[in-house]
Amino acid sequence: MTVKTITLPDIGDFDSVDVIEVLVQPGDTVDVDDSLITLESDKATMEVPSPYAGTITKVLVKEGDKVKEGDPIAEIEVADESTEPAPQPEAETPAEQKVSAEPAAQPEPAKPAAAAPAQPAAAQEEEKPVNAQPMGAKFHASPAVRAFARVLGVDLSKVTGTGPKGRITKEDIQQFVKSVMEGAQQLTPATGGAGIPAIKLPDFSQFGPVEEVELSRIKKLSGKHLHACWLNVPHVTQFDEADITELEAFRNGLKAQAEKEGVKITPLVFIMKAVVAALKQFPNMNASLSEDGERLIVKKYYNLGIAVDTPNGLVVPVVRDVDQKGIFELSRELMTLSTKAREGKLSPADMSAGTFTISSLGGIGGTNFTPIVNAPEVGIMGVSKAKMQPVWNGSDFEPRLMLPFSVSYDHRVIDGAEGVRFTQTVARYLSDIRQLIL
Ligand code: CAO
Repeated sequence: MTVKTITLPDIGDFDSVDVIEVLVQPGDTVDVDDSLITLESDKATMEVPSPYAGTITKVLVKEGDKVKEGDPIAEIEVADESTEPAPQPEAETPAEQKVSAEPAAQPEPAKPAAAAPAQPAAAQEEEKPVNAQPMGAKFHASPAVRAFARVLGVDLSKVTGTGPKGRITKEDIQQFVKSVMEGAQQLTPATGGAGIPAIKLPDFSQFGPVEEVELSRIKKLSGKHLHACWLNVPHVTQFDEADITELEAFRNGLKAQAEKEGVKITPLVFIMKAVVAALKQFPNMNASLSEDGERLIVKKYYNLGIAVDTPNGLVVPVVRDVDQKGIFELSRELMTLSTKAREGKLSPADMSAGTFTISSLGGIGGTNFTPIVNAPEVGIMGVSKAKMQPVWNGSDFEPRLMLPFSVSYDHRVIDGAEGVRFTQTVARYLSDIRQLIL
């Protein structure tokens, strides 16, 4: 075992340069060409590699020291006595350089092919200008720090250097990685579905008595679906109203016949017929957007989902082929489906294949509301309570039965103009149901 002193090789036209990083400590085992220290001139940073393989016994410089050619850097216990610094190569190719000027953001330079002593770099700067990292480069870091950053996949341009002249140190990279990890951890528990910040609940019992009640199975299921629809569909809700004075007169005229038939006719069945007539004119409303959002699947059948309020929550049975059914048949089917719904007897088939949905709260009240699109459908109509209104006919106010309604739609599929044309068309059919048979 021989202890050798490693001295600083010729570093070119510099009287002295700063030691900005000491990369080894006593006890470290190094191979030939492993970097020992990093130097920084006012032009470039460069690493000084070990000319021997062995164990570092002493480090003779520290950060901030100024060194020049011939200064001792470290002492090393050379493992193989026969190991001697190889003669200096001709230094014709960049790969043969031993003291390398630091590349700005280059891939790691090729390692020297064989054990070789430190070799002046500055003298060769002109031959390999790409290896120089000028001051004022976007970021400033030693080769060892760059290598460290590469291993961790850290983009140095995102790291703030705290070293002299804004140099990025190993600690800066560690700090950067730490802060990214902490940020990621904070994000995870603080968000609910779809990356939305979760809502934290206080302990309500501190304010007064509380009771915790399990949601019904239907509410749990429909809640998830509604949330997905709300988040996935860019909604627009168009409000409108229809004059249903004549429709109501016609409906009242049907009451006796309906009683005989054993059905109850409400405005909803007329609304269903008017909607289907409008859907035929606006096929985009009777469609679904493809999963990649690039195509529209237009349906040539007209199945209306009807939202039904049940003691256990909202369900949406589907009345199929509404275009092919008359008012009495639709009324009967609606009664059957809503009874099944309230008794919890709907089958999955009863609730599938809808192409557009109607949510009617008109029997209860309200002036307007914004229904949530029942995706993958693109439109839903919300019906509120009709009421007598004074309507200006051009010369007088007339009492008219006005039905307020809204249509929410997926704005990726339906433009605003198309949306309001659709509601106007529905309103027109409801105002003059004779047009439905044209
Ligand atoms: N304006 C004024 N009156 C209306 C009306 C309207 N828009 N719609 C219905 N009515 C009247 C009906 O004519 C009936 O009156 P009469 O008994 O005097 O004829 C009364 O209100 C009750 O009607 P209804 O609600 O029983 O029947 P419907 O056909 O209108 O609706 C159904 C059937 C199943 C849709 C309904 O019972 C229901 O469940 N609605 C709630 C839907 C819902 O919860 N939507 C919200 C979804 S989002 O949470």
